[in-house]
Amino acid sequence: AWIKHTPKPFSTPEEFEKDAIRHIETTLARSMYNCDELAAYSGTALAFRDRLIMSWNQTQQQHTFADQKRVYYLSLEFLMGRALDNAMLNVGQKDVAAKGLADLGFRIEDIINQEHDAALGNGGLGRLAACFLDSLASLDFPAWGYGLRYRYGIFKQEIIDGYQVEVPDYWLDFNPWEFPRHDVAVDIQFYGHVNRYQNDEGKTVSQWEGGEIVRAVAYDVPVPGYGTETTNNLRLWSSKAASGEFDFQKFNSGEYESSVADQQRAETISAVLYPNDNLDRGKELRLKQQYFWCAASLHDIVRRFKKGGHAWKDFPNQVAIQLNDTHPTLAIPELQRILVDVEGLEWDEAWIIVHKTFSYTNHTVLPEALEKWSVPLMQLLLPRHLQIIYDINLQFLQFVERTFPKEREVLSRVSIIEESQPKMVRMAYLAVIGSHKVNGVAELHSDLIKTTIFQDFVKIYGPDKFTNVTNGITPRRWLHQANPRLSALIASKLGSYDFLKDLTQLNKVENFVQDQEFRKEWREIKLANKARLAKHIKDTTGLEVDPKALFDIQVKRIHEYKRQQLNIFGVIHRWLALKALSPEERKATVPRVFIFGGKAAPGYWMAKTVIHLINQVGKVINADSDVGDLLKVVFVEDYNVSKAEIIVPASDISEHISTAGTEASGTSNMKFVLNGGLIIGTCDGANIEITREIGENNIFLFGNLAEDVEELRHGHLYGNYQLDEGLAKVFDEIRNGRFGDAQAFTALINAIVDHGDYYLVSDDFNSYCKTQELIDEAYKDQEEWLTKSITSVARMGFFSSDRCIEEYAETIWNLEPQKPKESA
Ligand code: 26Q
Repeated sequence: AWIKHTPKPFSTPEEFEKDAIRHIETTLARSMYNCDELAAYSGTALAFRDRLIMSWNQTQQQHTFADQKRVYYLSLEFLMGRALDNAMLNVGQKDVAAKGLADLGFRIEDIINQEHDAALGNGGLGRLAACFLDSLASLDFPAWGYGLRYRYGIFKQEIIDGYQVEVPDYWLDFNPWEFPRHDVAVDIQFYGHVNRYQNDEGKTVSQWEGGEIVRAVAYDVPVPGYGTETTNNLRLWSSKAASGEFDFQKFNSGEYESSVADQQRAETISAVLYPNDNLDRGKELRLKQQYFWCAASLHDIVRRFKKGGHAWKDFPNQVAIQLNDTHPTLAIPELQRILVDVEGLEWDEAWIIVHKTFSYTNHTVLPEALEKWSVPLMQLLLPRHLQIIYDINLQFLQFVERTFPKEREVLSRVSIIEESQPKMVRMAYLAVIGSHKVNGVAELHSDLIKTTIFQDFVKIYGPDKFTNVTNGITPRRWLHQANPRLSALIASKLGSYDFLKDLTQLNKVENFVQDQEFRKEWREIKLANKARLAKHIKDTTGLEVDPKALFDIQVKRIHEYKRQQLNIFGVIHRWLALKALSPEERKATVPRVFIFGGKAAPGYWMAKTVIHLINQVGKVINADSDVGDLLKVVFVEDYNVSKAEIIVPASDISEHISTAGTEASGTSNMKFVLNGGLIIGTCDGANIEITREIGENNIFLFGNLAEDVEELRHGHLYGNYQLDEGLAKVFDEIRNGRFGDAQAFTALINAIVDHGDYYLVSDDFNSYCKTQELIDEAYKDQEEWLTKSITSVARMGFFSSDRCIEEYAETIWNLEPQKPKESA
């Protein structure tokens, strides 16, 4: 499927082959006589890369020439996954490459599989950033991403004896998708002190001096849009020693070792992604990463702005900066510092510019995930920024005092500085104060932040500063790439692939819900996707699962609030129930395969215990001849983006079962439904909006509501606590040692029975199990199930990240697209 107006990169498979072979023989200096799959991948990637470079250069030239506003998306995580498949599809030439590769004796799937995932993220937040880049380019918005070029992405997970083992993810060996820009380097300062003096005009100015310098080097990654010439840029910073005379002296004076040590210390900054998801456990190095990246990015943005020759007051008309969570909040005091200390603007005029430039997206209300940095650490590392933060705070608190003179207690509540021991800088408050808009990522979440963590700020600024932009996903990767057959079936009915650029067109699929041929193909595609996952499971674990069984999937980071423990307790409950049935009765039950996947933060003991329990339960149940094929439990090792592309299209049911009010949005819920899977979920995050769109009959909701959570928690601690009966039986089995050493799991049980069951596992257990029984019944009516599947997909148009980006552009960034001009 080629898209109009864009010149075809390769007019024939032979043309592609010629280019790929040339790269293999010259760029890689390899002979075609020993061309293995890795070499074929490299040649293919390089051939496509050449074409991307052309549109990338052209796009950047046109955007610079147009001199319009750009958006900069600052994110410490970009969970991009693989690039080749995406590049081939976005330029519309995967079929040409497939033919060319076949001529050379390769299967394109095998070649695609050679690529290492770009895994520069933990989970939802990082993948959202990647979907946003895809939409920004596909919609022709002038946009850059700024991030860090980690040498090690999220660790690779191995499961050994049922335990998670972390292995480093070194991924840069051969990465054809990045371009080092050694000429784009910024020296970044740390530590030192602040000097205040009077300048020639008698004005008191501050100067940050001394300390150490680390160099930031830019690496650029092209981001092609789908069916457009627009190719945007993702700029990732890598740290290295600033080769000043200092080092040179050391080197010459025989201090070779210490000069090498300096170099390694500098390179440490961009060495590794912090593997915490929804947990604030950063040390000095994390703060260094944040400042290093913010300072390099802002320097770059300001330099580009100055080349345009505009007045400073035009800065917010040329530049919008989106903060992906609080991780880049230091960009706020950094821009203020540049404007006041370096460019000589007055504080107040600088602050107006800063405040109009930034906007902030919140992704969590979990208290343990809200970022705070100690004042002493900030004083040491960033002395000038700490002063600026204090000044911002002073001005803000004076404003609050003027507005609410009678409410003194509010001042300590909203202060950026928490008066604890040691004092802490509350990054979310700084982000709110320094931004013109703050958004949550789903309706419920956006309401919750207004009534909980930012309640006082709503009173201070009024409600208009706070808004909602419900998350979305790119249909290119999460439908077309992950599920090409379903995408093709839809296109055959709708007459084109236009729905990939306007997902609301999916609603026309509903016209075919009674089309028998269409239904048959839909069913076959789901079965084939399940067979593909079954093969992956067989290849990686040795376990055989029947593709005809109901596939029940929960894949996401392991976290207590996401409640994988609820799921596995439910599995044990089901197993006990099955064993209690007569062989006759068992025949009437629907076979089910429970599939889990996800990483635990290496220091998160409880999450690791959950992984261990899942594996132990799997070991016992999968070997139980009483239940045989009626129940299987699988843990898929090393869940990542490329595995998601296999897993998501293969689900009948997926689980999105967080305690109500804890999951800000969730985005995999959208991916699963878009691929024809149904979901079991709580009234949380985007589940609520998915229900509104697809209809209550097409989703299995259960459990307590967010509004009741607080009271229930209170009751656990101060009322008489009653453990759910079914859950009590499950705990008995675990305590009896059915799943190995019972002691290994006491913490998991105690969190519920002794420590207040903060995540309401027991409160929701009965409702969860009952709903799972409803699912068993529903699955028996395959025709009705199929109708639900098709209807749901047809109603998912809202959840495209294109819709989401258009909302940001219109309501937050005030940004217009730049349609690419016809190339000559
Ligand atoms: C903070 C400080 C120090 C070290 C690490 C961190 C850190 C890192 C990653 C804190 C949070 C994260 C990631 C959060 C995240 O992925 N949130 C998810 O964002 C998705 C996109 O909006 C939502 O769909 C999910 O609901 C939300 O959990």
